[in-house]
Amino acid sequence: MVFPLLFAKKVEFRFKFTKFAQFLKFNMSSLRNIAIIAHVDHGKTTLVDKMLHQAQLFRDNQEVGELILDNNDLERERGITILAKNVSVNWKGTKINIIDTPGHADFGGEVERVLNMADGVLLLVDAFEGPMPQTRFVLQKALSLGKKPIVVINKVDKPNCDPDKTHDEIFDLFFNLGANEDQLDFTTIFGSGKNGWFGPDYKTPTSDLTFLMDTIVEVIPEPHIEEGNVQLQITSLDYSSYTGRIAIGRLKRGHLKENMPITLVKRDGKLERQRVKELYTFSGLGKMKTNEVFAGDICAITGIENFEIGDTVADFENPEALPTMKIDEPTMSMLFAINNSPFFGKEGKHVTSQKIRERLYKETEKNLALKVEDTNSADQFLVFGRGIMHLGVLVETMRREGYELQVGQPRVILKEIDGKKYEPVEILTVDVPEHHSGKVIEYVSQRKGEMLSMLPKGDMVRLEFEIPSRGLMGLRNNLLTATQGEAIMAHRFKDFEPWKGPMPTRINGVLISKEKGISTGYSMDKLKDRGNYFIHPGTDIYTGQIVGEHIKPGDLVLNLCTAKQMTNFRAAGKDDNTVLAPPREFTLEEAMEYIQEDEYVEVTPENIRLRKILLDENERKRAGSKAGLA
Ligand SMILES: Nc1nc2c(ncn2[C@@H]2O[C@H](COP(=O)(O)OP(=O)(O)OP(=O)(O)O)[C@@H](O)[C@H]2O)c(=O)[nH]1
Ligand SMILES: [Mg+2]
Repeated sequence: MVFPLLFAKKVEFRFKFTKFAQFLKFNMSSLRNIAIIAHVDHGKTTLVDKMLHQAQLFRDNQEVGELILDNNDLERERGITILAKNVSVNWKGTKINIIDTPGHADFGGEVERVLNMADGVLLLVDAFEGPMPQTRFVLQKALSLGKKPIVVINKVDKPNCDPDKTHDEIFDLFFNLGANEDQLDFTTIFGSGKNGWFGPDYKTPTSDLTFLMDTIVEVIPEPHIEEGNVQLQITSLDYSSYTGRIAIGRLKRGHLKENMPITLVKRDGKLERQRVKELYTFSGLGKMKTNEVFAGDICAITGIENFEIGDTVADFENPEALPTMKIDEPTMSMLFAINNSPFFGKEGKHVTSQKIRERLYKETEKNLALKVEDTNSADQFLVFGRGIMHLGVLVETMRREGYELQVGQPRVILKEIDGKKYEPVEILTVDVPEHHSGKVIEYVSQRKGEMLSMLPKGDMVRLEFEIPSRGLMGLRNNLLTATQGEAIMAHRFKDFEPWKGPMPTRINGVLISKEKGISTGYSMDKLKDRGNYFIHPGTDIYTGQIVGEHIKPGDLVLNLCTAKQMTNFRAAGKDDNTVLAPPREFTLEEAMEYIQEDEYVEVTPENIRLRKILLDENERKRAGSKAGLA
């Protein structure tokens, strides 16, 4: 009786094996991994949302908001994507993993990293704006990593757009970036993400995204599977209050199972024996628990401790690491200090240096381009990032979590090469109506910008400059004022170049409060010809706080807290009919760009205040004369 049993086992095994092979084949050939890349605001997230809709992830009557993917508060408020996100749709039996990426230049490092998970990219370009600085940057990364591109000329619904011209410009861009023959032969799709259609021709709108989805399956190659044992590079992370940190990456080789022992190869080559707990693959907007993951798919793993982005999850016995990823160097630094203003601790929950330090170091675990250094003072930390917005988003997040802190003037990072000083330089484009172009050129030139080109763009002109990063600080605000809000500005880091010499700083001085107290309409009205206020009457202010901009160079200390002498009893409690211009209100990033070396931005959950570092007028004078002597 032994023989038939063995035979039966064998048959069962073969059956299982064939099933497994079929499953594997099915899984491989019906999988696509794509990243959506573009310049900021060219419509990536809107497109991904529509793809989710097209794949009918939402029941017809289900209420879903706009841009469900930009799901954190800051993303919603700013209308931009900050963190790359993974979603997945099923299209006619093919699973398409989609990675939405941020378009803002400060988060460019995020894009480069997540490209690791994709085999192809959808390069979105706004049909009106054409290729912009960040289009160039992300395309360059995708091409150099050998990703298969599909060009999507988006927003063809915009009036005055020129999809054909945009197409030609994109071709030139591919060519200039050294695309290979295959890449140059890219497929182009036209349409409007917002209006929910794409097709081969912009003149004849289709009714949905079928053409786009079909093209993805047809053009983007299926994942190439290498032979070998488990290899997965951790490219992103997620948190769950139940399971803690979750590692996300694409399984390059091998086969992962629940509860499987693995070796974690750290970026520095150290090996840690660990165990996978749970496994998830992406499904729609969420994750689906699974007991195994096959090579080619993107997955999330719980149970791995102490990992960093860039580490490799490898075979338990014979671990082989994947090459470490290059991480963008910071280009800017900013001092973070505990709040020591007279209003310390009034508005925040977390105010101590220990709390702030902990929070900053915790951030570096997931925010790769961010670095934190201790300083000589226990109350101050130096934080390095990729730009004003990168640092601003961190400060804003902390403030919303209840932190109170102060930040100093952001500084660009300089390098010394062959004994010479080098500074970061960027490519800047400004789109403005032609009659404003003179003013833009004047402002940019003052800040050591050199014009590279000037081309008509619809009824506007596009000016392109090369400018030191230093010169960009506060420039947006100046240009908006000079062009009645019409200038559209975009910039992107180019390289380090020899130091371009001193640059004019803020021309006007500031108005500084002499007193601690409540600002009165009476005194503000009396002194209103001295400058423009940053505060309303009735605001709590302190000595040394910056309350406005002086109309002239040089700072002016003034008292805004005097109440009107009550000569007439009936007038008591009334602040007369003073008419004051509304104060200038700063966003956090505007404030960061506005302050000078001897000033701080005080940030609390409730307020953003500008102040002198030295609050006392005499101390400032002494420090000033010392600096003058030096
Ligand atoms: N006219 C028009 N507007 C669109 C279209 N697609 C998106 N938009 C608008 O463009 C703006 C930016 O869209 P998003 O989808 O957030 O752009 P994004 O590329 O994800 O932006 P970032 O993540 O910040 O880089 C939004 O106001 C959209 O409503 C389109 O096809 N036509
Ligand atoms: Mg987006």
